[in-house]
Amino acid sequence: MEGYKTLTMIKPGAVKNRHIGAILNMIEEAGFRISAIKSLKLSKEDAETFYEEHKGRPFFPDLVDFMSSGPIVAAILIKENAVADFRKLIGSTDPAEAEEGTIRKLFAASKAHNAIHGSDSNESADRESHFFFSDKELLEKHP
Ligand code: DGI
Repeated sequence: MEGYKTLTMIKPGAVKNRHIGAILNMIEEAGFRISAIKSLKLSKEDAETFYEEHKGRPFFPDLVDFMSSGPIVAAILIKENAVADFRKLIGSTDPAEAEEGTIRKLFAASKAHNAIHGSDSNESADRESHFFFSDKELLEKHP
């Protein structure tokens, strides 16, 4: 079944500011089921691999530094139309452009430090889920 899953990370700034609970609450209230979840700290190499499609962009070094600067929470979320619905819930990359009530509007400090990640396609959701989790770690088996 296509499009039932997305991968999120609560980024270091939002973890540091103790927004894990509020953000997970918004995610569950919006109808997403948490199929896997863990906290961890990415190494610089991990962050480079995760964001390799952005290699060469001017903000890449800062992105890698930020994403490896402290613990994150990674989770696989299940819902119909998960990728698109989750991008709607988190709002635009830049919180200044994000709609009211979105997670980034509420919790992001800036475009660079924007509180949360959401996969941008079903293919990314698959790749990113396997980056963090093995099949044994899933609470909910996917069809
Ligand atoms: O899918 P998104 O996370 O919304 O955005 P993206 O895939 O285009 O970029 C990945 C992350 O890289 C984004 O969440 C924050 C950072 N980023 C993107 N564009 C810029 C940026 N950081 C800075 N400083 N400036 C940018 O233009």
